[in-house]
Amino acid sequence: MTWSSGDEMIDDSCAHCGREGGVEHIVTQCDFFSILFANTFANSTSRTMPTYKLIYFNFSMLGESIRMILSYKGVEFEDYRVPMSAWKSLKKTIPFEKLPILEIDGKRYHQSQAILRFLAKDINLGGDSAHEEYEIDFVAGTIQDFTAAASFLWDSKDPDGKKELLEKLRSEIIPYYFKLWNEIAERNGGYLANGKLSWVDLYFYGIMNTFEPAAKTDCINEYLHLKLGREKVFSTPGIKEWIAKRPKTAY
Ligand SMILES: N[C@@H](CCC(=O)N[C@@H](CS)C(=O)NCC(=O)O)C(=O)O
Repeated sequence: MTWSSGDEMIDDSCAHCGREGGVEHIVTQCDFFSILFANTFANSTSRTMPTYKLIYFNFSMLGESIRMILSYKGVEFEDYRVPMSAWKSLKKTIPFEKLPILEIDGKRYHQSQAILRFLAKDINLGGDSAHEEYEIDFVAGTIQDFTAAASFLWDSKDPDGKKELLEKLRSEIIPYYFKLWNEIAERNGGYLANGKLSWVDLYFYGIMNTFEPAAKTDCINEYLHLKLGREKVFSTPGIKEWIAKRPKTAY
């Protein structure tokens, strides 16, 4: 409708849908604006609340540290555990053919250490300086070396060869690595770097959750500062709640 104010002719019909009613119409009735506001609201909601899906197997190893860090972050996540029967065909569809994968709003993130480093950024679990980041990465590298030395536990199909390797693991490799890690933990108040919790603590205790039962040892209990460190990490808010509710698995 067009109406006059003094000499001026004023048109209050809506430029978007043609209906009349001026500002009041735009706020309460105009389809164009209600769709625009709905989309804006939906986008801002999804921006602040991303959806997380962890794709891994039904054991701890490299997936557990990601479950722990997401729990520490306080975010909901889908803990998708691929059945072994489905893995063979799924594997072929994945670049580099390995898990874990973390999906954030559908985008896929690969490689456990890279994922942890990425998730640690905004929650102070990644080190406050290049030096602190180095301390974390250095310990992560030693854990990776140890894991490679122990990989026959889950890879080897040869029971006799496995027996020999297990003896070497127990008499040489475990004492060597655990003594050094224990000294690091002693210098860092139980943690593995920088005297405070970081993603490498979660990486270590996640892997140990699988390693100890696989090697039939509870060696962490024999190293006081690692034992203390595990107690500290597992009683951290978020992680403690996750451990209490996580599915019970053998490894
Ligand atoms: N460097 C990779 C290693 C990943 C990896 O070895 N994943 C194993 C499970 S712990 C896997 O996917 N194994 C199945 C296969 O290789 O078929 C990472 O840290 O994410």
